[in-house]
Parts: sequence; structure tokens; C-alpha cells
Amino acid sequence: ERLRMTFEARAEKATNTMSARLLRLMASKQSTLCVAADLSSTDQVLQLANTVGPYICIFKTHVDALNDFSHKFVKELQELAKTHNFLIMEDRKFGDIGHTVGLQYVAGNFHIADWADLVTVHALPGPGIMDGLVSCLETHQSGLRDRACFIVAEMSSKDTLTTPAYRTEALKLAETRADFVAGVVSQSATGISSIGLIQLTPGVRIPVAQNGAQTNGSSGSDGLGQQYNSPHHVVLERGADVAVVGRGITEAANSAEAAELYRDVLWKAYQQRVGE
Ligand code: 5FU
Repeated sequence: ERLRMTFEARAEKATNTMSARLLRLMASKQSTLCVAADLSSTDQVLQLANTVGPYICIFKTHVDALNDFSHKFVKELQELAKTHNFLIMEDRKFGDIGHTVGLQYVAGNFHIADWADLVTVHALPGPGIMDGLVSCLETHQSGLRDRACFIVAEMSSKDTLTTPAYRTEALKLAETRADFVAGVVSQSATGISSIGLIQLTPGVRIPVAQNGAQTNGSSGSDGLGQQYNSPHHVVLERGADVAVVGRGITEAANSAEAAELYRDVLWKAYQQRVGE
């Protein structure tokens, strides 16, 4: 019944502040699109954020892939987030012991906690990873209120090691840490019970016409393990709340038009799911 509820209704039930905020943002902007900015220069990233900004709910970065990261870049990205009303997610996939991830989160070259509304976290180290991030935030100026994470429960890549048993444990961790967890990265909704928990699903691409749309929703791969499903399939068959699209938009001839198209097809699929 969670999947049949509107984002507004789910926001009412959300125990995590950021997940309520994101659900409301998605509802008001009518967008479930997260664009993945896997680009190498800050100019390219800022240009993309400005172009796709009107159509997205989350702008997802990998700042350690940038060749010219700067704090000026972060300020400009935050300005764009304000102008276009989207959240910033740094897809850091923290994966170490609590003490180490705390340092990586608030310090280092990137000071991620200062500017990323959301981060991604692997469940692999166990609950200590959450304690590390949360305790660091609490002593850091930004506090917990406007920061949250998504736990990576299941990856999109071929032959991923996130087995069903691993996924179940990762979901348990997510369900019990509503103080800091806004959602999960997953390829299906199986086992996700908290109404406010948001499912973020990467590996989304509109099938290229000459291949023909396949009935199982698959829309190919990238030759390096990434596996794609269609927007329609991830929302209606896999339970995606937010869909992550990278190269489907960044490699399009016109990224604004592509973002608008993805936003529209994803939103229609959501409306169909909730029966609106
Ligand atoms: F957790 C995950 C995952 O399981 N698969 C992913 O692809 C994260 N990703 C990210 O989504 C990945 O790091 C890219 O930033 C993005 C997908 O980009 P694409 O160009 O749409 O394949």
C-alpha cells in the first residue's frame, strides 16, 4: 500500500525530516528525476545543473571525479539548487568504519557535510558507519536537521555482490535509523516497509528505438557492468520513487529536452502507480 500512496500522503508519515522535505519537493515540482552529473570539469557540472535544474528533484554529484574541484564551485552549485529548487546528493558511497567516514564526511578536501543535503552510504561496515556520520554531524556546525543519507542496499550493476540476504540486512539498518536515513538505493521495493523511506533507483535509460523496447523493461547495458531499465519499468515494476539518469541525459544532443522528457515519462508512471 506504500507504493499506492501519493508523495504528499507519505510525507505526512515520514519520520525523517529530509525525506518529508524531498517527498514534498517531488510533489510540488512534479519531478522524480535525479540527474547524475558524471562529468570531469566543474564548468560542465554547473552548466548541466543550470540546464536541467527546472526538471529535477535531486542533482547527484561525484566530486572526487572532478579535475578542478573548488569551494567556489560548491557555492555556485548551492546557488543553482536554490534558484531551481533541487537537493544536492554527493554519491560518496561511504564504506569504512565510523571514525574514518566521519572525517571523510566533514573534513578532507571536499567538506561534503557543508554542502551536500544528501549522501550515499554502504551498509557493509554495519551500524557503526551511521554512528560515525551522525556523531560527526552533531559536533559539526551544520547539525543533523538538514542532512540525511541513502543506504545502498542493492546495486544496479551486473553480478553485484549485494545479495538478497545482504539487501535485507541493509534495509533493516535503514528502517532502524530514521534519524539519519531518508531512503535506500535499490532496484526493487521488496521488503521496504517504512512509508516515508524513499527508493532511489539508478540504471535508468529510455531504450534506443532501433533495439526495440523489450517487454521485460530492460534497456541494455554500457559494456562496463551497468544495466539499464526503462523509466516506466523502474517506477511501475520496481517501485522506484526517484529515478537516477546519467548518460541518458548528459549524452543527449539537448540535455534540457532530454531532462524534460525523462521528467514527464517518470511523472506519468508515478501517476499511474498511485492511480491519479
Ligand atoms: F548505487 C548506484 C548503483 O547501484 N548504480 C549506479 O549506477 C549508483 N549508481 C550511480 O548512478 C553511478 O555512480 C552513476 O553516477 C549513476 C548512473 O549513471 P548512468 O550514466 O545513468 O549509468
